[in-house]
Amino acid sequence: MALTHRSPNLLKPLATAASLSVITQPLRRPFSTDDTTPITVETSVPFTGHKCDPPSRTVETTPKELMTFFRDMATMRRMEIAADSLYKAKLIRGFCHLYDGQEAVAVGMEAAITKKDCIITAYRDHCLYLGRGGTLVEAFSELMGRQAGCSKGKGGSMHFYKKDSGFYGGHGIVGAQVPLGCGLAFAQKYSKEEHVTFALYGDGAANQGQLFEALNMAALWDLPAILVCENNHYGMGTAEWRAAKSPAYYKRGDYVPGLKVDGMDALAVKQACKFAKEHALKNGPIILEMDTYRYHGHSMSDPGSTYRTRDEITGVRQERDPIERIRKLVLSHELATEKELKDMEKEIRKEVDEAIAKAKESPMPDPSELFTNVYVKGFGVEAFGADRKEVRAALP
Ligand SMILES: Cc1ncc(C[n+]2csc(CCOP(=O)(O)OP(=O)(O)O)c2C)c(N)n1
Ligand SMILES: [Mg+2]
Repeated sequence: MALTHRSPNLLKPLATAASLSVITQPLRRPFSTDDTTPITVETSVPFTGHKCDPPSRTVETTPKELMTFFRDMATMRRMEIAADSLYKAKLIRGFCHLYDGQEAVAVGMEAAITKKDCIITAYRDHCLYLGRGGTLVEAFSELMGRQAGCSKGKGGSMHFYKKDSGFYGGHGIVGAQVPLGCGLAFAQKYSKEEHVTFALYGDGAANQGQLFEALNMAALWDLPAILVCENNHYGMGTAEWRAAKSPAYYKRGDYVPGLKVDGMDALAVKQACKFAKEHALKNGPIILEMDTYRYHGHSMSDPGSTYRTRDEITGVRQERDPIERIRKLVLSHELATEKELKDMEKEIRKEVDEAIAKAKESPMPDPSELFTNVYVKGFGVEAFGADRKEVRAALP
């Protein structure tokens, strides 16, 4: 395989800890986790814009935010590692796509938006669900097909939802969530809400036709839709250069503006999402390309090492890991000691183990649940279009 075509940017180094940031005010030690003293930090690399002036590299953060980023990303990472073990122990069945490596996209996006803004994604959805306020118990219960799961144990890994905080799934058909996301943005515009929808998709999905059709309509109607391409550089075992004539995904909207972002830097993601939200409310859709990486294979049946080298995976872990980047910032600002961060990780490991134990106590769905929420023609509630043709029927 011609691995020589691999993007040389995958291993671009992180800035050194010393060049990471400028403290505007001295911080107190021991600092409280509620400390909101402003800290300004420079993003790892500049943003690159397409048909828009990119935002500044200087991002404002606080000790509280940095510690929250660390805790949330470490929890997501631990959850995914535990899911890997549960899958191997056959307690999770069916599909399972893990997000470890990509955590900065989830936490950076949440830091820029509210739960009234909507998020919709593909099947790699566990961590986005946690970011929306979902709990570990609900997540593990869903993974193991238990009643306490966020989709009552009937969705599984690919179908996590949390409508009360604007999370619309969890979709298994590559690219299908993008038109649905534009529909959510249409509803937001129609009801004159000042909220936006983030529709996430992969570099593989970026080549799908329906994405361009939805984007065309979103642009015609100035919908507050933000298309987020999580470019982890591989589809299902296919490197981006084999699937995309142009891998500059932030430019693929042609007439729609775009921004290329270091998706391994939570603060860069926050800055970009804030910028995109403001843009979308005023002008309509925008594309954010998040340059990121998945450590696991595509799904559990893929060892993830046949179409990329082990050196590449290790290199990204060493040079660009999103959690290590925040750890360095926390240490360089003396917000916590190495030991305190290690203790926090131990505590998280315990929380995850407890959540798994609790999820295992939840029963499987009752057999009577087999047909609830399943569309069956001729049964239950019926809806009709203007031409009186039945558009769908669902059991109540
Ligand atoms: C319409 C459709 N075609 C093919 C598949 C099989 N499939 C599942 S994931 C995937 C690759 C998608 O890669 P990407 O969009 O880069 O997302 P990633 O898995 O990297 O997050 C493919 C081809 C599918 N689920 N749906
Ligand atoms: Mg991909």
